[in-house]
Amino acid sequence: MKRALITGITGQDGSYLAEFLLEKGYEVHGIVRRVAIEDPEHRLWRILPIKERLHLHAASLESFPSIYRVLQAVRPDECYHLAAQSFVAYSFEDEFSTLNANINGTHHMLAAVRDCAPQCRFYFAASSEMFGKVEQTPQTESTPFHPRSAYGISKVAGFDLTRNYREAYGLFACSGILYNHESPRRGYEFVTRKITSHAARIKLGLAKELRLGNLEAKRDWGHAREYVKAMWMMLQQDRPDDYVIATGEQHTVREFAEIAFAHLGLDYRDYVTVDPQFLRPADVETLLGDASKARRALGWSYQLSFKDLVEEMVEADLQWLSGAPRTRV
Ligand code: NDP
Ligand code: GDR
Repeated sequence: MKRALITGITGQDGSYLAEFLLEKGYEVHGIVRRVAIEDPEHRLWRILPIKERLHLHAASLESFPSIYRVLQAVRPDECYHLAAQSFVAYSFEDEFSTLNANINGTHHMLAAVRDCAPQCRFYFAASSEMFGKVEQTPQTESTPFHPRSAYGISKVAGFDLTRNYREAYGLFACSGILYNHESPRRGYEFVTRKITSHAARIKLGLAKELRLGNLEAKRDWGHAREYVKAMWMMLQQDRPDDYVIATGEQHTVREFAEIAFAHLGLDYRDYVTVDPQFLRPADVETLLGDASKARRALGWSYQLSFKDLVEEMVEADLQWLSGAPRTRV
């Protein structure tokens, strides 16, 4: 039985990936913060239904000895390093903790894998935010990076570290350059979930308005469930490499809001206002990925429509807020 270790297993992607790997017959281990184990109802909500099938280890990304101990005990065949301070807007408020957790955390993981499980295949969660102020459209694996936030900078550093462990020490280390991917499990502060949860609240009379920032920002939005499959596929290849994972389709925040509200029979213009507190000091205005390499080399492809993604998220929020029994999403 293959053994996988996931950092960030409590997050959106970690939860889908854990389910996917369990389905494939893996023994799945996860690194969580110690406080999560004390408060599973809240902090482990995304993995509660599968918790008994997982092996959870308390460790801190910031502490190399704690990471090392887990790697030594688990000695995984595959390691998916997903844990990160992942909210770009927050990285402007606290550059220091973002850089610390994201850069040192990745370095700790790579160094511990190299020492404790050198045969382990390693996945790093890189991001389209590395392209930032884009130098070409659509972006591919060879587009230059121009990050626009501490978050983006931390992901460039993680990408470089991962590549260097591959080149210098022969580690089977890959980076997935993933574009925004969403689901009903998305955190409430990210713009998609903020829109779908507020639209549902407005529909039910629980809220009156929705305050957003930059409505014209363009993103290439896909579904998280499809994107975690690509992570696994990267680690099944003969050689380690880096891949862009994207839908190849772009929409504005405004269009997302328009579809979400329209699905509930509402006009977003009656409820959405722009609040300067949600504008970023430097925003990424446009992202569009070209996933040809992943299609060719991994056989990964994306079939879902943008409208279906938005509507799935709205429906899930409407159900939860209406008090309907929670179905697994
Ligand atoms: P989430 O924010 O949903 O999950 C982040 C995970 O990281 C959580 O499990 C969180 O744990 C953990 N984490 C955060 N900070 C720390 C820390 N200091 N120590 C230990 N664990 C920590 O992110 P996603 O699932 O959406 O994303 C997964 C990864 O992919 C991230 O690295 C993100 O930057 C990257 N990414 C995401 C994209 C997306 O569109 N979703 C696109 C491209 C890259 P806890 O629950 O305890 O807070
Ligand atoms: P992003 O996602 O920064 O792309 O990072 P987010 O959903 O936060 O923002 C997307 C775009 O929407 C604009 N926006 C708002 N954003 C938020 N959060 N709240 C608002 O009110 C709002 N109004 C407009 C933003 O300015 C931005 O342009 C996500 C994260 O998952 C990262 O971890 C990941 O690496 C990238 O996607 C790819």
